[in-house]
Amino acid sequence: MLTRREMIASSAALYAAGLAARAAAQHDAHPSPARGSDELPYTPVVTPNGSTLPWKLVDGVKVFHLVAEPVKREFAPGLVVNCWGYNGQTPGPTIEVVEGDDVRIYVTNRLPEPTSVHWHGVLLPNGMDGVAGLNQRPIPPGETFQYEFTLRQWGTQMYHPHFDEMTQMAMGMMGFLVIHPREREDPPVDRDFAIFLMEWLVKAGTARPVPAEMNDFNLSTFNSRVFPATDPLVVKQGERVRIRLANLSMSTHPIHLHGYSFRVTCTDGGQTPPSAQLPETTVNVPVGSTRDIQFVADAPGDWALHCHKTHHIMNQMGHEFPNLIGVNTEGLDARIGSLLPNYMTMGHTGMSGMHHPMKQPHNTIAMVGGVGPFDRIDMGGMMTVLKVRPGITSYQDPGWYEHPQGTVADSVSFAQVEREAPVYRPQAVEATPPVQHEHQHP
Ligand SMILES: [Cu+2]
Repeated sequence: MLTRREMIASSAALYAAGLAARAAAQHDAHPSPARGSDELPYTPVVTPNGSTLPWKLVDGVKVFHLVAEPVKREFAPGLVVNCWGYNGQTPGPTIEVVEGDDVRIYVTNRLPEPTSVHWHGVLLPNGMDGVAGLNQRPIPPGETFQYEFTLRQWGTQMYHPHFDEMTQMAMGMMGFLVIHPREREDPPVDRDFAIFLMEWLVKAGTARPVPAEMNDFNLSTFNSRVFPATDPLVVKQGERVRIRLANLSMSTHPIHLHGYSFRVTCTDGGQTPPSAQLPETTVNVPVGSTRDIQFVADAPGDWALHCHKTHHIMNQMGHEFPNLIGVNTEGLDARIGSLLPNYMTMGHTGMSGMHHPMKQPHNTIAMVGGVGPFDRIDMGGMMTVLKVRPGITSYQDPGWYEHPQGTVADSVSFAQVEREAPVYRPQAVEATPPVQHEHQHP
């Protein structure tokens, strides 16, 4: 394997590395399982449902070209959103560089208004920081600006506009800027994922995010996709995994991983000292920051990775309906139906039933309802599945986990339960009658 110094000595080798990065980018969803490659001093980042920006070495400088432009983004089959982004995507393609690199990044503006690019968390000269008005002129529509700097750090950074910030970020303009360390990490990671957290208001039957919304969003996304349309994270059992999380939405997202205890190893401010890497199962990702988590994938299975704000694992959820849990709604549909044709009462036994196939407006998707191996999965939005398998040779979606016999929770006879664990209930508390016998007035 080439050391970085040897690579610098050979621009031909570096150009080959660029081609390898491009090849990796083209196979982003299912890259080859090799730990990096002989040409790259790092394990390439996988951006699920996204891609990596190719580069070219010109006189020792890595040159990239971002194009800010309107993009049509499929959040899920049946839901295409008119966003803004970079190079046809939101989030924009992931930029991967190495500590010490000299980089030049051209930004062409194909938006209907000016823009700029701020390199969030990157230590650079003030005139490259990208705040329109403060550090530079805004980039007018049709023009290309040049950013140039040397990377003096490593970690997970972001890029996003600093002009008409509310509109441009709400429309999807953001991307990862991943800086790998000059020396290979010890221990190195085998699988390296990058997931951008975002939330949107796209009113049912429309296709345009509402930038003026501040609180009440109806779509929460991983890399601008909603479950079940999010690519799974496929990992070979025993591999060391990093997941880079970035957040430029309007609220914090506590991202929870099942099956593992992980460490937060890095933020956009730098590496977390090992003594400060508390074991966690949920990492809160504040707005305007990144968090890297690491763990060794020693437990096989299909493990949920999701935001723990329950409204963020729903799709196109409205929040303006009455609470009907426990209410006897018999006859309600018919009575309201005489006033509102096709009215359907929902949610009186909980809201799991609300995904029932009903007539939906154009360009909308069901609130929840991924198909799982046992039944429907009652989640949408910010959710994906970490699929850990022993001995795989491909990172193609391996399908559902085949559980060893006797390792899946299932029903047992109540007689057995009574023998082993009679029902416990403190005396002061009366048993609650089953909900269907409850009579309340709405
Ligand atoms: Cu969330």
